[in-house]
Amino acid sequence: MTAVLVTMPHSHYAEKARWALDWLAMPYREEPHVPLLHRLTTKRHGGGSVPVLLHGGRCLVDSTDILVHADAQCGGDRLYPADPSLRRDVDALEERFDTVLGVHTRRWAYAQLLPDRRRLRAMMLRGVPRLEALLLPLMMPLVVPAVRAAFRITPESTERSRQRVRAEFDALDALLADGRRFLVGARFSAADLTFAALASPALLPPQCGAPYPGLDEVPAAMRDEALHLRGTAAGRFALRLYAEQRLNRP
Ligand SMILES: N[C@@H](CCC(=O)N[C@@H](CS)C(=O)NCC(=O)O)C(=O)O
Repeated sequence: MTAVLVTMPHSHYAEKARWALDWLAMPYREEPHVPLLHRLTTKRHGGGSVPVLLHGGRCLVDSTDILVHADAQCGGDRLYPADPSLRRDVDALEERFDTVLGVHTRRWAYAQLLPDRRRLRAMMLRGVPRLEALLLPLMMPLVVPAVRAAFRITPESTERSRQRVRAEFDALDALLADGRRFLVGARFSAADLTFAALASPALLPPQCGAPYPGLDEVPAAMRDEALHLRGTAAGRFALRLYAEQRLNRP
């Protein structure tokens, strides 16, 4: 049975799951929703946030669980190494990127893009059901404050998040300083994928599977920060992963 990936098109955690399914060549259909209305679907399946994966009678309601499930379905030892010590390293990095990097890139990017409602709407609309697309313009006065409240976006928290993203990139620069091609072991893993996907709102990689604007379309502060991050070892690493490993992208 073909899997169904419930998303919001612009969510970077959804991009993490989408990239994994594409990379593993696991057959799936994406079911994108607009913010707020996504909960009508995710709640029905025992979740809340996106992504949610429905497959073979199972509902996976967290991106890491989705990657683990997809890896196992595709024979295992692909995104998660079978070797227990490598696996521990992958799990630890993935958890760190999920709980720190992803949270701060999201706040930073939303803070830059929320004022441009036209662009925001365009990002949120890709592939959603027609009725939701028609409703979104009417819902924007609810969606924008809901996003600000949910992610506690203020000028101060935005600046803190910019610095946290830089600190996470610095930490990765240190890890990459020995010249390694992948974060753990000799192969691409869930750790690499998670770093690049969750960094994507701050880097805006051209191959990203989320419908982000191009560098020349975003406010100057966002462009300048993206250019700074792209110039770091961690930024170059994420861009290389997108160029080399983002297979079958939408
Ligand atoms: N731990 C979750 C986090 C996912 C997450 O934060 N998703 C956000 C979008 S980037 C979301 O759906 N927020 C709205 C909500 O929680 O209803 C995962 O890895 O799947």
